[in-house]
Amino acid sequence: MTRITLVQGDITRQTADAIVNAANSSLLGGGGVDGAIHRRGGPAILEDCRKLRAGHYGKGLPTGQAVATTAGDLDARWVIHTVGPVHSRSEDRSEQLASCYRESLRRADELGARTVAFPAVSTGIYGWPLDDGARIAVATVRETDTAVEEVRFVLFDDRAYEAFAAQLP
Ligand code: AR6
Repeated sequence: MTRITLVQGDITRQTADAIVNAANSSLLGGGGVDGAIHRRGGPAILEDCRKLRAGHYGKGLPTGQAVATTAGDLDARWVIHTVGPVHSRSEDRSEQLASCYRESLRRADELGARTVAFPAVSTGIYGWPLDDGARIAVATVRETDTAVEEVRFVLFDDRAYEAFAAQLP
């Protein structure tokens, strides 16, 4: 059984086996949580990302997929980078968002990570409505068969925390 926990705060301050990054397909950094992870994690993360781009991910990491790097100076062993979908009103991209959580947990299992901290993927710059993003995140983790013991959602502000809390008993 995977335990789901909620914390309000900055994900770069968390201790976990793996910290998930809401990246973009370039893997070369950005704003939001991505910027914060690279800032606090230091240059080793970007160095690993560049290697991924020079190798298997020459065209970038597709939306809905996930890949791991070192966590640099973060208090974690790995950063798992996933690319959420940009929210669209005309197209249902929920399956891509669910895939981010599933694929991140699959990577975590490959690595043997037991505690994984997630941000609310796509709910910032990518514009996903918070309530729906929370619903998809929690439902997907519940439905995923994984050896991860704790999935910790790290929510930056009150609104995000409340949206996730509403999904839990
Ligand atoms: N800790 C936890 N959550 C955070 C933090 C933090 N330090 N900072 C922001 N959040 P976003 P996206 C929350 O925009 O929507 C980047 O430029 C934030 O409040 O980081 O998936 C990438 O490179 C929101 O709830 O990611 C991509 O280009 C959630 O994290 C693009 O943004 C996600 O917001 C990805 O957009």
